[in-house]
Amino acid sequence: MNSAFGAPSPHNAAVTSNLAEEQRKQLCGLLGNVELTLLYKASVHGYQASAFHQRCDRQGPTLLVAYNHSGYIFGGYTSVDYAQSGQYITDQDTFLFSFQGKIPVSIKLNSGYNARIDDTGVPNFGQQLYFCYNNQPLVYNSGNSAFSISTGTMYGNDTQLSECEVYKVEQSSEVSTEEKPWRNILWTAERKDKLMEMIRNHKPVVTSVSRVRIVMIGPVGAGKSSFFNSINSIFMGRITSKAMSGSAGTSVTTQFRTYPIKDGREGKLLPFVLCDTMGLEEQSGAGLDIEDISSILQGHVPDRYKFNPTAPFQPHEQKASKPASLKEKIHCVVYVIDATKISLMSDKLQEKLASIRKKVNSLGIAQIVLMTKVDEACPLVEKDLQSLYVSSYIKSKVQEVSSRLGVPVSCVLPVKNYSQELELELNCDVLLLTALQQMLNFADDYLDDVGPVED
Ligand SMILES: Nc1nc2c(ncn2[C@@H]2O[C@H](COP(=O)(O)OP(=O)(O)OP(=O)(O)O)[C@@H](O)[C@H]2O)c(=O)[nH]1
Ligand SMILES: [Mg+2]
Repeated sequence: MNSAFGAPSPHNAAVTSNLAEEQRKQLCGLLGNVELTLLYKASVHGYQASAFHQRCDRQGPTLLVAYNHSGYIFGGYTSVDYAQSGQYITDQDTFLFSFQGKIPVSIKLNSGYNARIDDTGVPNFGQQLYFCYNNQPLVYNSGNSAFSISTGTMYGNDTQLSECEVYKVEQSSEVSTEEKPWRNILWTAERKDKLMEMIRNHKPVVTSVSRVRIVMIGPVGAGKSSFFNSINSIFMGRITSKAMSGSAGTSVTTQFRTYPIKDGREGKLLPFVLCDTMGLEEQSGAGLDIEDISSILQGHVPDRYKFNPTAPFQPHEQKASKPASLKEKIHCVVYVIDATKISLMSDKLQEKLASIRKKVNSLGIAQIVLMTKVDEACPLVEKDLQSLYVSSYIKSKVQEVSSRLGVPVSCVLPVKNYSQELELELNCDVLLLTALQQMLNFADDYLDDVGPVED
């Protein structure tokens, strides 16, 4: 018997997963660095609630994967044990998912409450979606609105299941590590001081440009505002949170902000400006718009401009006819991408990013990818940030983001922003400053290229 799959089947055959390797990888990508072990397979163990509970109770976090006759693969995750307690379960981490092409798209609960009822019945999510309904190969939507889903998108309105599987989800104890770091970095106080010194003394190659303008663009919640806060914190010598950051369904940042940064409380202005934007959303007409980005890049959008997702920025007529000078334009675009969400990125969002890249390319502006939340993505890194460049998992995420966005691996810079910390931390600082230094260098290449023409 296959020990990994536990219980004997009625047919005494090894119980094998229906998931293809690529699909398994994609689902693991939704959950971080985890392993999936098949606990229950309805076609073998039976569609009855009792068969499900016999194998899935008290197993910790689980992922349910259902398949229907129309070829849809969909299901849900819960981080709380099944225990037939009769309780309503609060679970902030629960989500439903459905493969859209090769990518599993996830849908979070509208609130963390009533993630499911933990009763003796069949598995349910939000008392809305019931799997193995009536102990039959069926999925049933009760019409409850815990999750905003479209059953058409999720399972093509085909309620007949061909299979239903439940996997135990465990943090992978084995984070494979590289023998040699795949990028060299010095994690010392001297290196931090050196980086700060280089940044302070940076002089853009074009003399008319006194400050390099860097704009951060990326999906909602990726860590754009936090990157500004983190850099500001390093130079202030304490944790600051000038830009509002946090999480919400839509972008927390709603205004275009240009932040000059001071070298200490009474210090001089540093030679760069970080521009913060509203988050990108996959739907058109929501989040930051590509036309707005175009106006930002060309230096037309003023500080504190409030974005309007339904109508793009209208430049002042006289101003629009006159192109902005080089010092007002953007010199470096930073795509901010959450390391834990890379595999999750929908085709639509990827397309949006591709069209933004096309625009930026056509203007010849320098581009960099900032891969945030490396701490959340890999347990090894969470324990010790210095293991970042030996973590095979982070390396694979850097490669994935590079291929999804079509930028060279060398342009992907992993960082951990300050999020809950109360004090600065050397390793964090070194990474953040390394990224900033690289942005200044890239911007210089761009300025060197266009400067003599426009200066
Ligand atoms: N653990 C961890 N959390 C982070 C990191 N970066 C950002 N966060 C958290 O992620 C959440 C979203 O961060 P924000 O900086 O508000 O993201 P944003 O890109 O500005 O989002 P919008 O303005 O909503 O588009 C906040 O709760 C941050 O504390 C990181 O590197 N590690
Ligand atoms: Mg923000």
